[in-house]
Amino acid sequence: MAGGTFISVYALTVYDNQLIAGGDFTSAGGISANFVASWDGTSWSALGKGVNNWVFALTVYNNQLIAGSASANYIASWDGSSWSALGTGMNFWVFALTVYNNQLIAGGFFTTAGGVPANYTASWDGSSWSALGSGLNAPVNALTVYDYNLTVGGYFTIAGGKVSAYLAQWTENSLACCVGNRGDLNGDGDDANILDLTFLVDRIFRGGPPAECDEEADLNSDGTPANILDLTFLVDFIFRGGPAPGPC
Ligand SMILES: [Ca+2]
Ligand SMILES: [Ca+2]
Ligand SMILES: [Ca+2]
Repeated sequence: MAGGTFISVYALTVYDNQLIAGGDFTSAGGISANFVASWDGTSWSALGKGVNNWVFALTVYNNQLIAGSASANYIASWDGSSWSALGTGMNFWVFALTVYNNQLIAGGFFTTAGGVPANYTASWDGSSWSALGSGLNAPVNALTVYDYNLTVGGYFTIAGGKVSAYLAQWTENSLACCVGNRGDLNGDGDDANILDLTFLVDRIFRGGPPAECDEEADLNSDGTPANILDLTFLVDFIFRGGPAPGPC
């Protein structure tokens, strides 16, 4: 990655087989790139005109690159050719992003998302923003998913109205859903058959609906539901005598 002329990089992710960097820079590898740039293994490129202020967080959701920023509306998505807003965005910085239960989760210094009150965390379902309960009492710096729980780190001492210093977890009821073994993606009660395979192919390649239960959709038990590794696992099981999906 010679020739980078970064000031600081705050966030990295992989999108469309390229390494994406976000930060407070306005050039990368000698080319002009406003706060976000991509590396294809050989050279740096800009992502259109970029965004108009520092990028603190990056993730991928619904085949789009999501950037959390200090720019207008504080969050934007890149589909490979152009940038779009996510609703009306936030009222202040987005510092952390992750994907949980098929929703994009944002954390930061904001107190509204899409115009509704949301205390330092919010979820985006592809069309609108929602608060995560009563949220936190101070800003969020970090988000990840661990053991099917959304895990939040930040400056807060109260989470969801309860004392919880600097670290908290959020669980959605729909995750307490797996029955017996994994594999019932379409929710008809039968695990890992051809209908579930069709459902997963639809989800991954054709924008079909998510499985109601993430744990059922995590066929290879690696903590991430309904991705290409789960598809490989299911194809292996159904057509090649591979191992069956494990217990919930
Ligand atoms: Ca099951
Ligand atoms: Ca099924
Ligand atoms: Ca998985």
